[in-house]
Amino acid sequence: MPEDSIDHINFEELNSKAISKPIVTHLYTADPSAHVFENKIYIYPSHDVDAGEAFDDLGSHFAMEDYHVFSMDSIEGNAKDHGIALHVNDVKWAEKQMWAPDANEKDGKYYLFFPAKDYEGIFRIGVAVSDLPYGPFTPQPNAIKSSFSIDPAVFKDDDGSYYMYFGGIWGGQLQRWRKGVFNASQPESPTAFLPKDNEPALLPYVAKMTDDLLQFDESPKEVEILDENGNLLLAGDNDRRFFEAAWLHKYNGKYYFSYSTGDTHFICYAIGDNPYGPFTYSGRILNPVVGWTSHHSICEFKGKWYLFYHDSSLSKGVTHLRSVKIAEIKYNDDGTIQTLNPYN
Ligand code: FUB
Repeated sequence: MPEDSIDHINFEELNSKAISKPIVTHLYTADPSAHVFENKIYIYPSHDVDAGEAFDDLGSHFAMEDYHVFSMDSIEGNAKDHGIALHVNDVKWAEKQMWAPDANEKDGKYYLFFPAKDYEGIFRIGVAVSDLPYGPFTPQPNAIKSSFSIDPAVFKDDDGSYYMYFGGIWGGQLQRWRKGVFNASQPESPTAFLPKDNEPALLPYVAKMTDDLLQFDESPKEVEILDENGNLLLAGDNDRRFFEAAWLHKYNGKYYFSYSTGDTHFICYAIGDNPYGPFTYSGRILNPVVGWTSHHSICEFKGKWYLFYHDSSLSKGVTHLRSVKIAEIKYNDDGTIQTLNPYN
């Protein structure tokens, strides 16, 4: 449900219909990336704050400064807050806007991947390392070389390779990278430099990571999302085209690339045969939530699959004050995912 409709919402009634409740209520948390490490669920969310920034379509009101990590022993259990895992003041290259992060583990070390704006106002992606899944994390002095845009999600394949998926349009700046370098020209409008409606939509990117998980091992490649006829989704196909919030999971040997459609507020997915795609659009996982953004991750725990997502129900519809929630997802026999309605 987009922000312009919140005046009409009866939150008491809506919350009574919600399929799940916020798992954290002492902070606002969003963009949850969930992983199972050491038999526990670890959640790496954004930490939403009201920094007093004006609301705009570039997302300036998302002025987050730090990350907290949460752990859960069971899906029904409490989410334990492990405190500040990384603060923007400790990241040399980053000035502001600590947006949606992810994490992963390799050889007993934990890696936090996060986007932030550098001192030139350009979103880059950084890495910070810890011996513990919940940090504190020590940031690398520089952002990943050739990184750009937002919303990193790092998937570990069965052969031990790690891939980063990333990108986001509008405030996520992907449209400014169409020629391979940052286009700093005016206007600073979220929709300037986007393809026309009848042209292929902008695509997210994927890059294999180096063995130490600190850099890209190759130039990032576009992740193709195709329609049922094998054609790239068009920029005007707002209900299906990629906007932000990339995530990759594997189910029954197939690769599921899921993402948010942004201004139409769906979490959708597309299925492929390898981590690079192409992926064929296959449907919706989550219908619109309260608040403008929708962002998720998908994770298996003890034989069941869960969607970690957020909405703005706790803040009564304030788009940049969101809360993480969890709901089980179910697959059909043909591998498609049953669509969830967040408020039944
Ligand atoms: O949290 C800031 C931004 O909002 C994220 O990076 C996007 O995916 C959207 O959820």
